[in-house]
Amino acid sequence: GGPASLSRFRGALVAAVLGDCVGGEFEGAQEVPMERVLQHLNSLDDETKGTGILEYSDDTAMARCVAQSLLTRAGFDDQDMARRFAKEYSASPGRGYGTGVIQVLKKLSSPQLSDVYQPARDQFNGRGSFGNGGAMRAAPFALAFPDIADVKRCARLGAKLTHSCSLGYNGAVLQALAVHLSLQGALDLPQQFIGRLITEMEELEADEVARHDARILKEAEKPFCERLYRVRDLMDRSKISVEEVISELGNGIAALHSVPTAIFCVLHCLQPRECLPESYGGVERTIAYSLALGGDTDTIACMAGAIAGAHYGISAIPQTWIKCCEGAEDADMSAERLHMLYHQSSQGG
Ligand code: F2R
Ligand code: MG
Ligand code: MG
Repeated sequence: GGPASLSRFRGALVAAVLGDCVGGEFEGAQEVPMERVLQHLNSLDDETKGTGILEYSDDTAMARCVAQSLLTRAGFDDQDMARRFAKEYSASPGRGYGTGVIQVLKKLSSPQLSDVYQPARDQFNGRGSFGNGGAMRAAPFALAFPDIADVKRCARLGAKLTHSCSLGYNGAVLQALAVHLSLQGALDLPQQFIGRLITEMEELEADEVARHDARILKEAEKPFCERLYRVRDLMDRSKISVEEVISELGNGIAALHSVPTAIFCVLHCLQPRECLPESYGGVERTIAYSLALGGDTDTIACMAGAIAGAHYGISAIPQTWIKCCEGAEDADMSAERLHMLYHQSSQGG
């Protein structure tokens, strides 16, 4: 489809859910041989193997809250979104949430709470979380707003409800920007795509708070930019080992160690790769490759899935995978509604 087509919207939200559901199998594993990944993915195609339904985790649970809030309120409403996060957690606490964020979600359910951003500010002795929980749920922001300034502002505020450290919320903004650009067809020119992300992050990371957080955490002066420069170097290489990707970009639970990695997975899998079946299309390649990196597989595959799905569209996603993953059909319906909201906004309606 063309820029911002319905197919791209559906691809983004559905592939994010698939990445989360299929990635759950390997979350936290140090080494994941590609053979195991392919076995797992093949079992989705084979009804006789009876994989059953793969459940979604916190990544999708929170992204559903974001999408539902944006749709119901026809825009960003921090009180409504915070209430939905708290309600979802209390209804289904066993979705594999991060150990820190649970405290925030409990506090957000208090009727006495006057500032919905305060619980997140109190995390980690006032330093805030740098986890990837803001980024893993950021895709719907890109699908709700046509204007890039709105995408950046709302992704940042939406992440700040749980992640007040700039290394947490800037990861969410980066993820939302990657989906936003991909929806416009920007991955047709990969060098320009990464260049654009670097330019945007250069501006965001010039902020005094971001520089302060980077200093305290002993990171590079502009940590996301530094990682994106590494992505740009690695994407030009025809061969690169999984070990090198992990050591250069990371595969962990911090936004800094996972959002640039997810972006790399998408860029690396724009072409067929020797290690992956020839029959695979771009979304399958991207998700399979993300899982083979090990570490925070559900979240890296979820974020890479959203960016790749926005590029290739819904037709690149196997129906057999959709049928195996809890929440994939719901995501498809939300994508249709977000597509309407996006186009109403772009017409000034
Ligand atoms: N948490 C998981 N998976 C592991 C365990 C699952 C569960 N216990 C089970 O066995 O079922 N996955 C999910 O968590 C990630 C998103 O986490 P989020 O929302 O960012 O949470 P949190 O708690 O804010 O941060 C995660 C951890 O990062 C470290 N951390 C963050 N900020 C820190 C800081 N300022 N100082 C020190 N450490 C900090 C902490 O270890 C946090 O617990 C996704 O992978 C999702 O799939
Ligand atoms: Mg998860
Ligand atoms: Mg995870």
